[in-house]
Amino acid sequence: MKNPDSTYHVMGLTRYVDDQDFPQRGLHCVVFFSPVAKGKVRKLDISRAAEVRGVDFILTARDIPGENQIGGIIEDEILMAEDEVDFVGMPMAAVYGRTEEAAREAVELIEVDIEEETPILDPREAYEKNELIAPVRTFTLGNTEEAIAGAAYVARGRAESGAQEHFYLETQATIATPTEEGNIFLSTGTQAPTSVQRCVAKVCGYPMNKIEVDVRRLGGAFGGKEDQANTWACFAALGAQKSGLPCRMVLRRSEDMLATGKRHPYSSDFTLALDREGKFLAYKAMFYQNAGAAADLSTSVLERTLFHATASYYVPHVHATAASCRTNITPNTAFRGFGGPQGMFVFEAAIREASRVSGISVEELQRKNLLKTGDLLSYGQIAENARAERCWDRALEKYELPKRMKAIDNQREKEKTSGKLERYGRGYALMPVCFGISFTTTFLNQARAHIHVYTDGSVGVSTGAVEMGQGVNHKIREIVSESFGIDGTHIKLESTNTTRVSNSSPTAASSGADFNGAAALMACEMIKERLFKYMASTLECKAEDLSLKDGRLYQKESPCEESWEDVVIQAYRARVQLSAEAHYSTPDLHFDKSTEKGHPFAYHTYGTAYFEAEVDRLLGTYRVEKAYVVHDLGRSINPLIDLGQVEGGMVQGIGWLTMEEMRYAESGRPLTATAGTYKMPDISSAPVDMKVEFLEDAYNDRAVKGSKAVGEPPFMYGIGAYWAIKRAAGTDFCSYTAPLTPERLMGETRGNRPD
Ligand code: LUZ
Ligand code: MOS
Repeated sequence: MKNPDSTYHVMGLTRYVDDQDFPQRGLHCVVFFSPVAKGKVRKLDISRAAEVRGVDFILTARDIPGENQIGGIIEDEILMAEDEVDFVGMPMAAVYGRTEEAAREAVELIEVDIEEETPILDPREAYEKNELIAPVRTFTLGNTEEAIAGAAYVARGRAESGAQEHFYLETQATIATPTEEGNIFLSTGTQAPTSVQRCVAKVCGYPMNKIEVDVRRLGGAFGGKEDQANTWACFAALGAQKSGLPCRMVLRRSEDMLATGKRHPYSSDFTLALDREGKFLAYKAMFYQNAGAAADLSTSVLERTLFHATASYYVPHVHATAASCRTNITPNTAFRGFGGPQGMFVFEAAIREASRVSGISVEELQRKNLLKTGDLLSYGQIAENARAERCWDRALEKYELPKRMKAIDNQREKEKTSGKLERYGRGYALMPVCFGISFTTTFLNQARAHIHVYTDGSVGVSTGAVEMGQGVNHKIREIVSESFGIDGTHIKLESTNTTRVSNSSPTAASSGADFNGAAALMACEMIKERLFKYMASTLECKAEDLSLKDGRLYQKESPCEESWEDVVIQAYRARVQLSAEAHYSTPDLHFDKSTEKGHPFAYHTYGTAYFEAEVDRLLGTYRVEKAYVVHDLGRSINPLIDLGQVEGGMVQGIGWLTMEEMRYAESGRPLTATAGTYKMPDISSAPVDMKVEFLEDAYNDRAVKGSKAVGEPPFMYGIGAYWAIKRAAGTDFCSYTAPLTPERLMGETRGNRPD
C-alpha cells in the first residue's frame, strides 16, 4: 500500500507548523541568547529594545507566572537566565513583536553585561571537578579484574566520538493560540506532546488541562524534538498567555543550531581482555559523557550507553562505568541511537586494539564473539532469539564477502611487500548491530489509540504516535486496514492531540509503531467484536465464524451480502458503539536500578553491514563505495518505509562518524552553528552502491504483527564505514577518534602517505 504522504511531500502541499495561516494581529517571538558561556549577569537592559515600534512587550525570567523550570527528568534547567548564564545560546529574554522584523530589531538593542568566567568544555575536566549531572552508574557482570589478570591478550586505549547536529529540515516551531477562559491551544513540532503540555503548564502556572497540544507532523526530528521542543513551546505560550493573542515562535536555522542540544560527545577509556583463541574474556570501560549545562535527557542517554557497552558481543565479565558530566555548552539531548552508538563505537575500537595486540583479524574476533541465544548480558537480560550470527553469515554468503575481502587484503599485502603505497587505497569493514528495543525507563512503554468508525464506514484513527517523516501513520493505517478488511483510503490518521490521546510517551526509542500500532490493533479488535456480535444475532450464526475482508463481511470462507458499510450502518442503527479506545503496555519489562539488573528490553534488533571505502591517501579524501546490509526487521509491516529507514539511518550514522564536526572556541562559543560551517552528509556522500536485504523467516512475537522496530538500529551501521575508511588509509589500528574528517585523516596518514 502506498503512503499517501509521499505524494503531498513531493508536491509541496504538506503543511508544517509555520505553513499555517497566522493572523495579522498575532505576535512573533524572538529570543535573546547569552553571548557568553559562563558568567554572572551584572546587567540585562531591555529598555531601548522595548521602545522599538511594533514591539508589544519583552519577558525575562522575572515575568514568568509559573515556575522558571523546564527540566524533565532532573529539575536543573531554567527557561530564561536569572543571575548566571551557563552556555552560549541560553535564553535571557523574549521579545514579542507585531512583526518578526520588529522583534529582531529589538533583540539587537538588548544590552547585557556579564562577568565572564572560564567555561568547562571537556567532560573529563568536569569529572575531575566533580561537576556531575547525577551520580555515576556502573554495570557489572562477573569478576573483570580476575579475568583480565588471567588473559592471554589485553588491549587498552581511548576512544572519542563527537557531537551531531540533528538538522531536521523543519526548525523548532510552535504557534500558540489562546482559546476561552485563558486556555491555550498549541500547534507544535514535538515528538512528545504530553511533555510540551506538562512543561508549558508548569511555566504558565496552569494545570495541564488548560493546555492542548496538537501535532500534525514534523519535518524531521531524530530525537532533537523529544525534549527540546518544550523550550520554544513555552515561549509561544507565555506570549499568548500574557497578550491574549496568537503567538508564533519559529527558530531560524542559525538560532536552532546555536541554542538546541546535539548528540552527546563522549570520551572513553577501554580495556578488552581475550584468551589465546580470541574469545573475549572481560571488558572494562569508563565513559565520560559531555552533557552540556543541564540534564535534559542525559541520564537516560547515559544508561543506554551502558546497555550497549558490549555492542553485539558476548563478554562474560564486564565492568562499565558512565559519568554524565556538566559542561558549559548547550544541554545535549536525544539523537537517534540515544547513547547506544557512543557505547558501541568504543567497543569496536577495543576490537581493533585487540586485533593489533593479538594478531587475530578483526573479522575473526567479531564473528567468534557474536551474541548467541542464551547469552547473559551485563544488565541481567538473556539474549533470546539472537540473530546476530544469522545476519552476519547471511551477509557473507549473499554478498560474496570472503571473495571481496580477499581481493582487498591482497592489494594491501602487495603494497607491504613492495613497500610502494598506491595513491588510492581500499578498505572494508563489517559492522554487526544489536539494539535493545523499549524505553529503558520502563513506565514509558505504554500507548493508547482512539478509533472512530463513522456511519458511512470511513475511519478516523488517533494515537499517541507523532508522524515525523518516518511513516508511523502509514504503518498504523496498514494495521487498521488489514484488521477491518477495508482499503487504506477509507482510513484517516488524525493529528496527535493531547485531548484525544492523553499522557502519551514521546514518539522515540524506535517504538512509535510498536506501541501505537499495537494499541490501534486492539481498538480495532474491540470494535470488530461488537460488530460481529451484532451481525451474528441478525444472521443467526456464530460470531466466531464472521470476518471482514476486501470491504465485505464473510461467514466462514464465503462472502455475505453485507459490505463493510452495510455492517457499520446497521450496527449504528442498533445502537452499537462504533468507537474504541485501547491501551497497550509492553509486557514483562522490569529493571532495578539498585542492582542494575532486570529485563529492560522487549527484544533486540540485529543486523550486519559490510562497507567498502576508497581513500585518496594524498588528499585525505574518501568515498564510501559500498554498503551491503542484512537487517532483521521481523516481518516488515511496510518494506518500503523500512528500507527508507535503514538507508537513511545508515547514511546519518556515516555522517556522524566522518564529516559532521561541531567545534567550539575556547570561550565556549560554537564555531560551526550554521549551515555553511557544519558539513552534512547529502546524497552525494551516501554509498554509491547500497544493498539491503531483510532477514528472511524472521517473525518477531514481541511486537505488533511480527514486526520489529526500525528507527534507530541502522544508524549504528555507520560505525562500519568509519573503520572501512581507516583501513583504506592504513590507520585502522591507531587514533580511535571520530569524526574522521578529511583533515583528521590527513593527519593520521602522515608518514603513511604515497610519495
Ligand atoms: N528516549 C527515552 C529514548 O526517553 N528513553 C529511551 O530509552 C530512549 N531510547 C532511544 C531513544 N529515545
Ligand atoms: Mo529518539 S533518540 O528515539 O527521540
